[in-house]
Amino acid sequence: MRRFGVPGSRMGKGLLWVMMCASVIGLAACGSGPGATVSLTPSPDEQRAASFTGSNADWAPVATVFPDDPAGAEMVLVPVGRFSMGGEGQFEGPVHAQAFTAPFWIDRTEVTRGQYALCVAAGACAEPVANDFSQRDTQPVNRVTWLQARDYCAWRGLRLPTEAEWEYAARGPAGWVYPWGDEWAEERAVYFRNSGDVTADVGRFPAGASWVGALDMSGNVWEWTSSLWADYPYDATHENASDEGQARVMRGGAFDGGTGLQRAAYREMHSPDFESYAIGFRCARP
Ligand SMILES: [Ca+2]
Repeated sequence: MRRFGVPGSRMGKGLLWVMMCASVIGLAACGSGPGATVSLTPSPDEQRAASFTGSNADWAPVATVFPDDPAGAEMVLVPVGRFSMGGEGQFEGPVHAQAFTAPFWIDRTEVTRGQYALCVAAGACAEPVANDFSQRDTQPVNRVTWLQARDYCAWRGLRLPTEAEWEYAARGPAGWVYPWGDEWAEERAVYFRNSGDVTADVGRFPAGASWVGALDMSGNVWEWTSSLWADYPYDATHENASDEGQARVMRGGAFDGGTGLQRAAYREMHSPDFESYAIGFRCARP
């Protein structure tokens, strides 16, 4: 695993974090002392992510399971950086710069049926509609509305990714057209020619991983984002968590679609109470 910086600078940032953290929530919760369930001190990888200045190939992916995650889902780290959001297609312009000044985490895979069932069992999520397109615990949960997706992420103490976060996690600073590069390639995404008209177990095509190690960003199931449907350029006004009436953006294409829908810049939207066999989601963590 790659490491950047010198020990002195990392120690300096870590000390600064502890001082800031302690001033807000108390020192015990900032380290590994008694009573602390999760360390809020940035790990070396998080510090590397916070000072990242490279492009897609320079980033060595990092995956972890947070001890406070009731779903026990693997998440991958997305470093700071900039990229050009949007594309040439309808609703994708103008292409515009987006900057991320703090790292964030995003689920490595789409939320599975098994993970979602834990939330149902806990009484925090409504049961999805049973269907033939996704039945195994290792397939993505589908037929969930945006409201259900939001509630599941909240149960984990997380939230849905914004569409800007989603697109950056898929394309990276290099702005690749697909999560793996600029050219379409077979056996990297679950789409209509290789799916058998059902969803695949999440992560079926490891070669389709994005630059941060996220799987199935193209294909398998569409993914709800937190963002309200609005014209570009994207800005913070596209986020309104309390608005349950306006359409929300979904991304990434699905097992029933062609290659044009699998481009990482492609945008679709639906009402937040809409559900489909082809729509699922993943969560993000600041
Ligand atoms: Ca997907």
